[in-house]
Amino acid sequence: MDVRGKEVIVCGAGKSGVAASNLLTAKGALVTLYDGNKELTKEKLKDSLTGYEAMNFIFGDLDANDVKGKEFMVLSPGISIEAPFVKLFIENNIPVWSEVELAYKLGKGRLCAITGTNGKTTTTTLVGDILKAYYDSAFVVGNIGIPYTESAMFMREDSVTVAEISSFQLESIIDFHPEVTAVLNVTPDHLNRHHTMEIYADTKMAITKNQTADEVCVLNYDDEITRAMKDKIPAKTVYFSRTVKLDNGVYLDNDNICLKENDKEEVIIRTDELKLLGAHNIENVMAAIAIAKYMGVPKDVIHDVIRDFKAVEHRIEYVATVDGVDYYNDSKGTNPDAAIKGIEAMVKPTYLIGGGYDKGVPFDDWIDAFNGKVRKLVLIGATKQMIAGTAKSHGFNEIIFADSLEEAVKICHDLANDGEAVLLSPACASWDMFDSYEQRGELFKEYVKGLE
Ligand code: UMA
Repeated sequence: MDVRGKEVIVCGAGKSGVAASNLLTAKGALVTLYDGNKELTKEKLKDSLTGYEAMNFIFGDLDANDVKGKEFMVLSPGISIEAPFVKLFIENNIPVWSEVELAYKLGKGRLCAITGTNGKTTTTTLVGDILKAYYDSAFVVGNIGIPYTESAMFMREDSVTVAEISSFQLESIIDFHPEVTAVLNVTPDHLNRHHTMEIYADTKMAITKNQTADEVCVLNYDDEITRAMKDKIPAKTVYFSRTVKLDNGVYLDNDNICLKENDKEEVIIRTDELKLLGAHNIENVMAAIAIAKYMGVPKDVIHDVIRDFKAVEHRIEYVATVDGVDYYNDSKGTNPDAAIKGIEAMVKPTYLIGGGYDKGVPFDDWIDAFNGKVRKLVLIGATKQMIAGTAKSHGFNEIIFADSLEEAVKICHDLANDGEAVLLSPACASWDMFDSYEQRGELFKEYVKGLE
């Protein structure tokens, strides 16, 4: 695709918008960068933009004149397709492309893509490590924190890419076409943006929409929603399951993770070889095995990389032991289902720090998962009253409010005794108090280190 000389507008000047602008400028497009934040200035963006001098900037409001003459618009994932200004483009028949759509069109090589509510980052990292071990040129991109457009510039015809793709990024894809896809699971998340579970699941399923019948989509057999996608998608389904010995696919058979295809069963790895903990990680490993296999990686390479793989940062990450109390950072527990995995992994009485940005999801299942393990629930952020209300309605009254994460850590430190644990696993996004879950996790680790 040739964008030379074309007038293009990029909406959102965060990581995605900056990377998309740089890619477009490098390819010769005339870029306007728009951001709704009135406080932003072009000087603030100067250091991150390579084509700064030649670019136009709009901050605050966008009007009909700004839209005129644009070939297409690139939308950052944090901006909803329902944002009022997006209508201006749709009404003027100007195509709206997700940032990953642009990257797909300008990138090169082969692509596999992973979506799902939870496990995306671990599975993507694992697949990335496997691809890097086998192929000369491999990229790991997307929601994981490296914009796809940032890497697209460096891709070659023989490159292979694994992309972590969020529902936000899938809202405005058109031709985006990975040869292998995966939908790991679908549990309540981002309902303030997608409104219903049905729309949320359909948005995730769109990852498969351009696949052909001889291409593969890896689906979780144990998740009712993803299991049912088999009959709705154009691709061939390969299931993985922790609970059922499948006729075809990847499954757990006692302590063996097996792959079965055309009646031939192979043991890929034993669970006692894994350094990753928790049942959810067995699912991530199974999905990674299926994806890597259909991306052409031999079994022994897959085995060796998985055997040596350790947990990713901010996901039930051990931080330190202070005064006999273990501290864990699960800042990536950004929705109830992810946070359930966090609390399930705890083996000691736990002081749990939760709460944050309100995504309109219910917290009942999370509270039920406390299972007698939570000594105190220390709540921060926009959802603290809501979570407290839910907890009380489920008979859990050991609640403390804190005004900041730092205060929450201090409260836990004052209360927790030798042999107990403190877990930051908020069940909420970070955006009410922090830039990202990474920043929240880094600060948590900093506060914990400060206790030592
Ligand atoms: N903005 C507007 N108008 C709006 C909303 C935002 O102009 O209505 C502007 C903001 O002022 C800001 C910019 O858009 O300047 C931010 O853009 P963005 O929110 O798309 O954020 P990026 O920095 O581009 O990061 C995005 C993803 N963020 C979101 O989807 C919210 C990152 O995922 C991703 O790593 C990055 O692209 C690279 O691909 C983060 C995330 O939280 C980790 N994702 C959600 C999740 O995992 O649950 C989906």
